[in-house]
Amino acid sequence: MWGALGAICWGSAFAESRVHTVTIEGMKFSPEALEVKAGDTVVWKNKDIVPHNATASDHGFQSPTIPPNGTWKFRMRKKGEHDYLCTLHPTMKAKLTVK
Ligand SMILES: [Cu+2]
Repeated sequence: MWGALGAICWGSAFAESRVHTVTIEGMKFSPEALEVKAGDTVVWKNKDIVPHNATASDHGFQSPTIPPNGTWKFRMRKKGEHDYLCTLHPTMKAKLTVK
């Protein structure tokens, strides 16, 4: 359903899927809470000097290790509130809401 709809809407100024950026800096995800629409892409950018990852506790998404200066992007399809963290530094927590 979303795949077909995405193909039809691709390039449309009205229903274009968006790209959102989460910056990882100072051992924090920024913004800590982000709301996107299903079909949008989220890009995590690691500006720290240590590796990080983004792991959803509901397994909605799981990044590989993102090295310093590295990025990882993922197209969000599963609606809901996804709490996620960096398993390398479990105090790093954030939330992604897909509507
Ligand atoms: Cu980390």
